[in-house]
Amino acid sequence: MTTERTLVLVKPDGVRRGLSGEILRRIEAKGYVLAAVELRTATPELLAQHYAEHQGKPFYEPLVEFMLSGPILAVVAEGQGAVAGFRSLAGATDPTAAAPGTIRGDLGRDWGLKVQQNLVHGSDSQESAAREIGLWFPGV
Ligand code: RTP
Ligand code: MG
Repeated sequence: MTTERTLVLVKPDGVRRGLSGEILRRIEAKGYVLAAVELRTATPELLAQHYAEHQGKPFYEPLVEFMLSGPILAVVAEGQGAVAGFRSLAGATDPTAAAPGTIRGDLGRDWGLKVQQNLVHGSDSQESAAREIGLWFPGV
């Protein structure tokens, strides 16, 4: 495996619930290096690019609205196999189905149908990571 960079976002529910530190702790405990960390407020334009693959899906509009509902902690994490590794730390998309030991499994809540409130985002491939890091951290 090679050293990779991945984009992690602590979504507005994670920041609001005071879980940013706990999530950063888990990333560092796994051995990944924090290459960039910044509290950001998203814009509709940034989210349209970030979630381009989901445009037109039924959950797209509520997802964007949720992602605009408060600050986001944007993180570039670096390490061996960091892309798949962070996805594994995060757990399944639906927090009610995510395994114990994962961020979503341990800290996620059942918010009814609001699957989008699942605390974190992690890039799903090295290509996505490069694209997303370019969007959130131009120049890093
Ligand atoms: P992420 O991109 O946030 O790391 O999560 P993921 O790969 O596990 O999930 P993805 O399929 O890429 O979906 C992106 C985000 O959209 C919200 N979502 N809501 N049925 C729904 O209501 C639904 N499905 C997806 C979640 O916030 C998901 O993380
Ligand atoms: Mg995804």
